[in-house]
Amino acid sequence: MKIKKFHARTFSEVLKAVKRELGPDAVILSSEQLNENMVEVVAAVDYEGISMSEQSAPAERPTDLSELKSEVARLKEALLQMKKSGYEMKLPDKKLKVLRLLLKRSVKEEFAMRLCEKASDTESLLKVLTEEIKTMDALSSQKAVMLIGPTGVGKTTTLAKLASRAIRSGRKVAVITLDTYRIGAVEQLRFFARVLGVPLEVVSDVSDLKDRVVKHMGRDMIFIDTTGRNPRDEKYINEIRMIHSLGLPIETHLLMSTNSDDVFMTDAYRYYGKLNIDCLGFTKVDEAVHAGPIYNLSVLYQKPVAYITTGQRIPLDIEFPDNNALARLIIRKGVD
Ligand SMILES: Nc1nc2c(ncn2[C@@H]2O[C@H](COP(=O)(O)OP(=O)(O)OP(=O)(O)O)[C@@H](O)[C@H]2O)c(=O)[nH]1
Ligand SMILES: [Mg+2]
Repeated sequence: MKIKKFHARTFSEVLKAVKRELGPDAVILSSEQLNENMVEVVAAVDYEGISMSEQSAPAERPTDLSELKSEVARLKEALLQMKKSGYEMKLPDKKLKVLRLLLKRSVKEEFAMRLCEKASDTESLLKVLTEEIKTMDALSSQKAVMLIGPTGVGKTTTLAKLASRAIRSGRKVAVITLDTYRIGAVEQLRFFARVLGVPLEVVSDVSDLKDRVVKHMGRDMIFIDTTGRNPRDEKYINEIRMIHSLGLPIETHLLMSTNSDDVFMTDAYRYYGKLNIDCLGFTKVDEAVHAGPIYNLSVLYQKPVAYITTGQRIPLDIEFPDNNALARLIIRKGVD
């Protein structure tokens, strides 16, 4: 284990230095505000890669490795707890309330700690969050909107909501689906397209997409649905990249289900983060216990939130909150 002391002007600066030097797995052992301009943090990181003894018998090695792994996991957990309680002890009461509220709302610990530097109490937290969180004013500045995201998040349903609202506001719409992968996917969209009275193009090969988009350039908006896939699927990520390389006027919306596991969402960022995402949409807010993940992902992706969806009804269950409304949702949604 490597342990090191860091100094900087603010907690966020010092946390950045810790990450830069010790990597994302570093844990904070203690933190202290030394004076107005100086923060001290002691951080540690586990050994990277544990080398097995060359002498040990092959049969013993897996046993050794799994024991070591669980020992490291236990140590990590203990250090995390120390880090949290160390930080909490140093906070004044009002800030401690802010920290606890954010953690209760599923805001990631490091983000919550950073917010605590800016917000002196729960009242000022709303202002800080409102300033930080970005939303989109207009729905789309591009001709086409493409929805991407993990399996079952609500891409097709959201597409139907967006298309329906565009039609209601007097726009001429076309729908294209690239989802010929899942059984029943085309039928699902064919049904929506029939109800909405808009043309539907089914594209089974990405190389045909350009022609289909060009065909409908005369329309005001083109909505493109995609297959839901595991973000770890490299072929899928490359396919989306290929679409981006076609040079079409497409705005890409990444949809995430607000009730997904935070570990999954953060892991998915490693893959979706490589793509040209223009904005985020959060689905199933009605089913989620907390809205903290909306903040976590908007910080991770550094992209504005375009909309949230709040149920299965088309086109009713979609909202376009401004930053203040979103900040209120993040602070208030949950059980106390
Ligand atoms: N509660 C709730 N359910 C939703 C919401 N949006 C979509 N759903 C439901 O989620 C399920 C999956 O929705 P789809 O639109 O088919 O999801 P998808 O991302 O297109 O799925 P794949 O194409 O298979 O990846 C359906 O039962 C939808 O009615 C929402 O905001 N709230
Ligand atoms: Mg779908």
